[in-house]
Amino acid sequence: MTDKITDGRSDKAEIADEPTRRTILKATGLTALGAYVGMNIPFEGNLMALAQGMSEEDIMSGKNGLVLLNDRPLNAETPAHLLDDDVTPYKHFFIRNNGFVPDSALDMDAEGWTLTIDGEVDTALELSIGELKSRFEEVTLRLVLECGGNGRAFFNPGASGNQWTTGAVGCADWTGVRLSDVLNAAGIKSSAVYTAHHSDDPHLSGDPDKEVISRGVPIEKALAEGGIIAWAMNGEPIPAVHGFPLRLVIPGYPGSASQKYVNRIQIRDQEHDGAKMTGYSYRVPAYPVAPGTEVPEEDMVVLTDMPVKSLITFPQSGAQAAAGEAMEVRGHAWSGSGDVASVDISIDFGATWTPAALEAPVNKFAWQRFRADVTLPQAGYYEVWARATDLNGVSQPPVVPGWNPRGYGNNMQHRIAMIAT
Ligand SMILES: Nc1nc2c(c(=O)[nH]1)N[C@H]1C(S)=C(S)[C@@H](COP(=O)(O)O)O[C@H]1N2
Ligand SMILES: [Mo]
Repeated sequence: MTDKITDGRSDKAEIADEPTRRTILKATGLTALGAYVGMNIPFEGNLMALAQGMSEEDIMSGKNGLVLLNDRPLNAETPAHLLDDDVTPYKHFFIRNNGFVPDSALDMDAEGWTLTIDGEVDTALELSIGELKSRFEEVTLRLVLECGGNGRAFFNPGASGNQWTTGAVGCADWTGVRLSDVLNAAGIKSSAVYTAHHSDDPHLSGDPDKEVISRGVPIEKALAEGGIIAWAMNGEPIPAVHGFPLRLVIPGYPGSASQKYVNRIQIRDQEHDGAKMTGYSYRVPAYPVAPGTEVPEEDMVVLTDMPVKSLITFPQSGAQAAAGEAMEVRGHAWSGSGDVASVDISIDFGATWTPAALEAPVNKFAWQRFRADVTLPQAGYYEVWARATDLNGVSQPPVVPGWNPRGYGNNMQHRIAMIAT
């Protein structure tokens, strides 16, 4: 098997897992960096930090092999073959920022940080990170985080927003306290309907009164298994771009529910209407629409559970294999509603399917490893397709499902190209 990548898509630049730091460092500011945007450059380093004037050293302790979609705000996705680890390392974890990274995160300064719980609660709480650690049971959960717009690039007609292909997803180990434990300690009133998550990341406009993003989830989801208020990612303090010093991870829902830099969780008696909760943000039509339909705003509803999905992480698309010899194909499967029941593999464009071996998740909402022995019968071009099915018998479709104006929730079957020689 070779390392050569072709990605199966002719419009894609080759992606190398090599640092291109010199190229990036030669760029002197946002204008110069902007010249790279859209070029699918691989990058190492925190470009936003560079833009904000951080030192070269700080930037070096960075990302590797991600594809930059935008530098203002910073958005970068991960090629599928770099998501092969059971636990996605920092260097390969996608970044989705709606605003700037706060200076307190860039400085890794958690001094005086507090988390407020207020609204429809019996007792409002203001907790330091020390109090969170001492008052509540510490847990570590392996949780998938996937942007609601992952797969947007495949919608036709296209949808505005970051053109994520398959790489706005990762699965890390998050350490913190259960969201439900903290909410229950405040005492949830019967009037509680929805959470509202707040942080102070600076808005791109520079307006200090504007919130970048403030989303929430139904109170039942907030109190359900899986939600965590985390201070560590993969055993280390959460890195600046991922929400230092505290973030929510509410698995199963679009990644936007997982507020970074979180400093306040308000409990509301109605659906939250904060930044990016209303209009067309993270919303889909309440009924099926034809591609390209202009859907009235009042017919849009909040995107909740993410659909069942899988990703082939080995081999890399475009790899070669020996005809007639078995080789391993593997990847991960996950679902917003919980466990995945099965994964099947096809090498004939979905005409026939063969079951893969599927591991149980480490905990609910962790992704599940699948493996299959695949033999490409004779020399030539093949595609390997993967299809996950959840516990309700719902599978991934072979085509982009449910067109919607902003391109959310695409769980089309993932496919890679392979050459048998
Ligand atoms: N404070 C804050 N939290 C945020 C965001 C943000 O821009 N600011 N982006 C959200 C979105 S849309 C996603 S998909 C995830 C991405 O998390 P990551 O950058 O750690 O991968 O964070 C969410 N939480
Ligand atoms: Mo997102």
